[in-house]
Amino acid sequence: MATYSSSKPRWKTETFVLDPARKPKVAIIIPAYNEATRIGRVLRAASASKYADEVIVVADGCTDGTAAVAAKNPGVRVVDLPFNVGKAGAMSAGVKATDAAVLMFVDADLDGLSSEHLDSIIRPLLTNQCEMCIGVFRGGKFWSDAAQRVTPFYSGQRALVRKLFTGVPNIEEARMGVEIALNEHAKRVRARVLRVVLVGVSNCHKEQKMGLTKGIQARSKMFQEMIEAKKRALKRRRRDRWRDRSNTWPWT
Ligand SMILES: Nc1nc2c(ncn2[C@@H]2O[C@H](COP(=O)(O)OP(=O)(O)O)[C@@H](O)[C@H]2O)c(=O)[nH]1
Ligand SMILES: [Mg+2]
Repeated sequence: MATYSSSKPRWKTETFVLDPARKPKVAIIIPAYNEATRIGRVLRAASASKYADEVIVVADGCTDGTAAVAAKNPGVRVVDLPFNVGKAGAMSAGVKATDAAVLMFVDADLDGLSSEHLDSIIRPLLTNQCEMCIGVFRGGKFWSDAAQRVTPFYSGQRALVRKLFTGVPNIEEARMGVEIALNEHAKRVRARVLRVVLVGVSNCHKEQKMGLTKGIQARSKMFQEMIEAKKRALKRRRRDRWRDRSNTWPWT
């Protein structure tokens, strides 16, 4: 069992080391909300990954037959949620459905994605270069590239050690702020984070999928959820700082 001293605060001592002697089980989890027309190409890339042992689609209260479309792909497991729980809740349901030690998340609506893109995100974890690897779009559609130049760490394409995901308290609440919650937790536990470039990959924006008005409404809701996730992380950081201080004060 780990021991903690006042000079070494608890959150600084956590490490995530994968056993290099054995390839850990890798699961690709695809949270999807009404992606029946787009998910096929992502599933083809995921199924061809040389590192993935499992491909899981979490259809999150979809009304367009996403679950049925995904289930037609051989080797793909579908978790069909009866009602919408949000992206983070769906990711969490995917994680509960597998015992994989390495989790990869990928959006269901990507364009230009190949299995090599996915493998390039997973590989650094298998070689113990990092505990989380994030894929960043480049050379695809203008708006996808532009968004990721401004906020490269908010990408939904990422692989991470299981413990990093399960270590985030109440992650389901983060909804579309899930990437922020994961980034903040990685910072908190000093996990090593790497970025890889996904050349020629783009995403499909809400405005394209839902139309301008509904798309803008969904985007505002997403920003709200991201802000909430950030606030929760800052609160946790403040609590850590207090705990840290009270450990080092001479009278404790
Ligand atoms: N499971 C689940 N997935 C969602 C939900 N909302 C969005 N997603 C998925 O998350 C990914 C990114 O969402 P999207 O709306 O395309 O965001 P954008 O690309 O930033 O505009 C896509 O694969 C969506 O299908 C949700 O409520 N539940
Ligand atoms: Mg999208």
